[in-house]
Order: sequence, then C-alpha cells, then structure tokens
Amino acid sequence: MSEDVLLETRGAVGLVTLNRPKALNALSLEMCRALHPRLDAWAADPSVKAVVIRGAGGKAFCAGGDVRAVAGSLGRPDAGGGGPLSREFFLAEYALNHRIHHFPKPFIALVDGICMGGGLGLSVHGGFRAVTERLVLAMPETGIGLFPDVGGGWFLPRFPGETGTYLGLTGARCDAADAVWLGYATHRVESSRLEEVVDALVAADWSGPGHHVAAHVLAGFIAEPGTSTLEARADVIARCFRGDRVEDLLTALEQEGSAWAEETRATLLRMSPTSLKVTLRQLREGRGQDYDTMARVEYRLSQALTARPDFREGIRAVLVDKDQKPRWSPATLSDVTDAEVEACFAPRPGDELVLPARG
Ligand code: QUE
Repeated sequence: MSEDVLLETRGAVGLVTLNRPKALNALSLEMCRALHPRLDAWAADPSVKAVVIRGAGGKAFCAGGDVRAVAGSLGRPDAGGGGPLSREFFLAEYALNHRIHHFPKPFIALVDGICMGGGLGLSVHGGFRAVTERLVLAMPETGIGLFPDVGGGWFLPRFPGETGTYLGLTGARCDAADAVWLGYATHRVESSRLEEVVDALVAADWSGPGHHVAAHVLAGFIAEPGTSTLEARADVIARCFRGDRVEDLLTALEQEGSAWAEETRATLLRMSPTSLKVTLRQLREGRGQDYDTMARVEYRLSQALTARPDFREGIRAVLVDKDQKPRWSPATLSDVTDAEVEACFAPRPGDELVLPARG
C-alpha cells in the first residue's frame, strides 16, 4: 500500500493522513487509488461513524493535484493530446471528489497550512472544514494554464457575490478569516489543538446523529476567526468581477483606479489568457448547474487544457524552472478566439467522466 497516504481506523473514526510532506502533500494518482476504496469501505462499515482527513508535516494540508507528474507524462510538444497520466489522474481525482461530495457520514477536513486546488477537492465536498491560523487557501490554476477544477465550477459561484470569480481567476490567497467569511471553513481551530480534536472525535459518543456529534465536538475547539480583508473588499470585487468577458473585468478594474484594482489587473494579465477565458465561462455556467454536472464539464476541460501548450509552460515556469515567467500561447486575450474557448467545452465521445449515481 502507498505510504503517501496513511489510512487507519481509530475507534469509530476513519483517519486519513496525506503523507507526502516534501511535495506539500500534493495528491498523486496512487494516493487517489489508495484512498477511494477505503472511503467506500468506511461508508459501508456501520462501526465507522466519521472520516477525518489531515496533512502530515505541519506546512500543508494539500498543495493540489500532482500536476508535475501529469506534465511529466506529456509527449513531445507537437504530439498533441494530454499524455497518458492526464486521463487517468483526472478521472481518479474527480471520482474521489465525487465520493467525498456524496459521502453518507461526517467527513471532517483539518485544514492546517497550504490548501490549494486539489486540496479543496479533498475538503470542500465534505460536511466539515476546521481551518487553523496557518491556512493559505487558493485556487491558483490559471497561473499554470489550467482552470479551477475539483468542483470549482460549482463551489466558486456559490461564494458571496463575485468573490468566487475573483478567487478563481486571480488565484488570490485567503487566510482563515477569509475562509470563515466565504463559508469554506465551518470551524476555526488552533493548529496546536489538532491532535486533541482527533482524540475528541475518536472518544466521542457516536450514538446520536453523526453530523450533530461532529458539530458538537468541533464546537468545543472554536477560536476567534478574526477580520476578513476579503469581506472588506467584497463590494469592489462585485463591481469589478460581474462581467461575462475577461476584457470587461480588466476595464472595470482600470476604471476603479485604486492600488488594489491596479494590482489585481496586473495579476490577471500575468495569467494564461486561455485559462482566464475558459475559467470565466466555466464559472458563469456553474451558477445554474449542480456539482455532478460541473464535474463532467471539468473533466472535458481538464483533457482539453492539459493538451494545450500553456499547461506545459505553466508547470515549467511555476514548478520546474521557477522563473515565474511563463510565455503563454496565445499570448494575449485578444488572440484567444471564442471558437478556441468553446472547443474546450466540447463533449468527448468515448472519453467522458462517468460517475456512479448517488443521492
Ligand atoms: C497552481 C496549481 C498547483 C501549484 C501551483 C500553481 C498545484 C500543485 C502544486 C504543487 C506545489 C508543490 C509541490 C507539488 C505541487 O502547485 O495544483 O508537487 O511540491 O499541486 O500555481 O494548481
């Protein structure tokens, strides 16, 4: 069994520890394949009342999907296609997210430190997220030529106002206070007390309704959330991120005139133009769709975007060479045609995400 994810049963609690601390617990295909069947078993086992997931190492809950490995499996740049691991990885990751989304028992993520991209996929779909003072929460995929996946098309449009649009396009980081205000965090706890939280969940009397028991235990540990800078900016974000074209958002930021608006505009201009256009369309579509529908849309997008040059280039610039100077292709928003964006959303006959029916 993979040592990269530790799976143990402590009393009535199934305990998952993401255990790749040197890679900030980035989620690999092997980890998905080890975790998913165990979640199935815990869901079916009446002696297991709740599942807890956490990250080892004290720096990260989970930095995202193992996109470095996906990029490493790509063929020559002119070969086309997303590489063999792209298909396997995204199918396994989205199936795992779906398993968590429909998990029939309390699913409690202890989110301490970095949580980005795929880390949200392992936490946002469960019933409980306890975050600590070390939380750094972000959906940074537009910076590597991807898009905010793992359900971003479903959960980002459900954050207050246009904050989800802002977070999904810019990759902006949130702290614990922001996460509480967004509704991502259900509880704010101190990192020094996480072991105690696990012990209390293991020691709890689970004879009542599971969600009440979990909520009651976590309530015993809550700390002050603090004030959210994201909340303070919600009005200006709503003014600048309401449009349906990325160009309109840039114009609104320019007209806003503040230092924050100028910085935000500069941030957007550093992201993959293709990613920005695909993401805004994804987030608008997600306003009116349920999670399962958006998971199928996102699988199509994952295959389309990992086959495009910006993904390889984004991984090079951010994770391999770390020069932070990606050369995007197409290089500007005006060079990305509507037809190119539309093509990323096209059905893929014979290569669609098939999810088990769940209530
Ligand atoms: C966007 C992302 C990811 C990212 C950086 C981005 C991502 C991811 C990692 C990551 C970080 C550290 C590691 C690692 C992966 O970085 O998804 O293996 O050691 O997993 O800008 O989406």
